[in-house]
Amino acid sequence: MEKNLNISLVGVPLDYGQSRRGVDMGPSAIRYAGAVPRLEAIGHHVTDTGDVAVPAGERIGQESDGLKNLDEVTDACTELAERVAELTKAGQFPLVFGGDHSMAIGTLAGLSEKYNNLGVIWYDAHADINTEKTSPSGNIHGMPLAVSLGMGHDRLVNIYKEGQKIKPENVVIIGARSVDPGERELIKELGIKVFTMHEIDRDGMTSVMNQAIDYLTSKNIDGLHLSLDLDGLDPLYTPGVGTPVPGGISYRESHLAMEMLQDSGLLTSAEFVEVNPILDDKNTTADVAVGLIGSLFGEKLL
Ligand code: 5AB
Ligand code: MN
Ligand code: MN
Ligand code: MN
Repeated sequence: MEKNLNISLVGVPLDYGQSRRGVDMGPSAIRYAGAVPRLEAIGHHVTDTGDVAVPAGERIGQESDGLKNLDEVTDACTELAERVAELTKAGQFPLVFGGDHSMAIGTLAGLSEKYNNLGVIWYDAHADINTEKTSPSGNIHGMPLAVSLGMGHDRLVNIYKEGQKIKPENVVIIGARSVDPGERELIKELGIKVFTMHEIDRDGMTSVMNQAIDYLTSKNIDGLHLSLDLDGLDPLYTPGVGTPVPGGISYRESHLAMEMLQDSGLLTSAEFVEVNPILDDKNTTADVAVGLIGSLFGEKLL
């Protein structure tokens, strides 16, 4: 990563990909926690490009083909993809704030405009690799990885441009501890690299991040995207998430992971998702997100 980046923020106040209200306020919460001054203090140039349009008001929760709120998620992801594609073309570093994780369908679609061999780190308690056939909930925030790999509903898979946006061998999942049966099968079938909590406990975060970075480097990736779901951390540290799972990654391990990504110099885009200030204790989860953003973008302790 260059020292002084031109970072463009995009907010995605999307909550249609899951069933709990309030995650639409995530982008505001992260801004309020001081993301922009934090990045500027490191020396980066930051432009806040504002939010993607998401319809407000009570949701109808319409279900089509086993998917909830398919229209709303498709529309928001389409606009997000267009905006991310523009930003990367203009040489900006896209930093996207969510919003529920279904938005990653849009982020990755937009990034596919520039990157043909993008590496993806999926930092999450979940694998988010359900399709409408395997999903236990019909919530699209459990499906973005599958969709980006070309699997799932046509309307989602063909957002921005047709078909698959990333390759299974370029994906690394870190922090998984709640994986559905259908997801497990797909992970095995596609041979996706996963560091579950077991590997993090056993080998330590230093080893896991070194392995992840070496693995992705060996794939000759032309860019690296971090998709960080705040529920990857233990809910002790990030209580403001819609689907908390105990036994997660610690605060310090997460900072270390961000610092090692910074040191790798590989990162070309990032998103921080699933911050729900309504479920939070004060604005703790957004505060943690901004701290992690500091480490990811080169803040030093001394
Ligand atoms: B998140 C679950 N696998 O599909 C499903 O927060 C949870 O973006 C998905 O990681 C959690 O509904 C999605 C049970
Ligand atoms: Mn998750
Ligand atoms: Mn997720
Ligand atoms: Mn969640």
